[in-house]
Amino acid sequence: MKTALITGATSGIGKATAIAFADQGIDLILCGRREERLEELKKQLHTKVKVHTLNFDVRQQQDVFSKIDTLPEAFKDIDILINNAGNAHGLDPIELGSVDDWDAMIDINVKGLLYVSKAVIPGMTKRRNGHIINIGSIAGKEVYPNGNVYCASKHAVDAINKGMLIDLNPYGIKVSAINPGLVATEFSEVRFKGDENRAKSVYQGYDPLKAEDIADIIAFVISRPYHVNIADLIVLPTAQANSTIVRKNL
Ligand code: NDP
Ligand code: 8X3
Repeated sequence: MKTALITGATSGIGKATAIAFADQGIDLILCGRREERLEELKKQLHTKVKVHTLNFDVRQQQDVFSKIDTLPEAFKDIDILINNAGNAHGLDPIELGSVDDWDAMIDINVKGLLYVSKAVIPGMTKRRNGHIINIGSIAGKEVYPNGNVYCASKHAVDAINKGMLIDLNPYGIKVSAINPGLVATEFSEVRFKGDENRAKSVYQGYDPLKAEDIADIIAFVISRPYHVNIADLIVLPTAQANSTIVRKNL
């Protein structure tokens, strides 16, 4: 029986991945800041697999380490880490960008991913076994207008993924990046600070990806035989050619 720790399991891609993993019989450590959502998901999945919830903000370094270090015995050996927690905050030209937004994106998408990885990797290197999936983005492969710091944070995830592949290779640990294009989740609501109309308009006039589409792919990636590692994957809606070209029927 495998155990997966999923960050950002309260919504979108992380939540859909938790549901897909439960269907594969993978025990779950569900992480996020919104505790009620974690408990709801636990209620939904605990009849299928063992579920433990961890309520922390990935920015809080000490909290990340103490919560992961004190996991109950049955959840201590983490086989799969899904580094998913993250968001865009704002979509502004660099000269108008908010320093608070920049801090949030660097602290959550980059530093938070590193803190969680630092807490989980020692168990994997000790057991010489594990699989880390880093959720990057098309924004980690290209830079688009006004995407500046979000794109920088996802380019950092791309570099960290490549670095992990090299440094964890001696331990036989698998490392994979999944880089989605437009996925209809709460992502744009967060980016536009609760402006629902603006958020909805991002996904109108074409079929965006669903969180479940990415979860299916993650479930496929982690279920390959040991000798197969899918190292880096870009997944776009068919209507999307790159980060700026989307075929819309408006
Ligand atoms: P959602 O907004 O639906 O989910 C984001 C998740 O991240 C939530 O569960 C949220 O949990 C968690 N999170 C955010 N900030 C923190 C924090 N400070 N500490 C702990 N958890 C946090 O968006 P998505 O599911 O779309 O996003 C998931 C990942 O996919 C992100 O890394 C995003 O950059 C990436 N991505 C998304 C794309 C899209 O188009 N939607 C495309 C490409 C990549 P809570 O608020 O409860 O803490
Ligand atoms: C999320 C997709 O295009 O909004 O990473 O950056 S995009």
